[in-house]
Amino acid sequence: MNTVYIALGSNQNNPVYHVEKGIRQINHLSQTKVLKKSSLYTTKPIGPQNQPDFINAVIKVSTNNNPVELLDILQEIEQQHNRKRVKRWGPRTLDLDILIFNELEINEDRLTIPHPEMIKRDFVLIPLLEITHYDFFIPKYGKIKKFL
Ligand code: ROI
Repeated sequence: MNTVYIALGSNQNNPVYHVEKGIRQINHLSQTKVLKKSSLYTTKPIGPQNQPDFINAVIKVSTNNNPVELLDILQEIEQQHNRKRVKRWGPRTLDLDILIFNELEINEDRLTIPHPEMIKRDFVLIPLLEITHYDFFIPKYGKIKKFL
């Protein structure tokens, strides 16, 4: 069993619906179960400001999938939400990012784990803190409290 943290974000067409539905879809996967779920946070867009506020959350899951399998599955779920990769950093119906996968450090074309942006983003750190604790150790980077 692998322990994984996943960030969810949406800012289009009823974002609360997309985030809640995404969490349910992940929980219904045969090899993956949701162990913890943060609150849903309304956040101001980072990057281009001329887009709606986001709904963000973080979940903790256990999975028997490996990182690339999980990435494929999460991208499939994003597609089911009609995600169109039109604009980098533009609005999205559902964004699913693998933040942490066990203690692994992965640097591949499709996958960088831990997620390199996570330590800079309050919309990730605050929900992650909610379901962990101040001494929670982010592989490669160190304790979460350093970044808050
Ligand atoms: N800003 C916020 N607040 N939440 C996000 O999930 C988010 N995702 C993004 C960019 C456009 C960088 N900004 C964001 O991809």
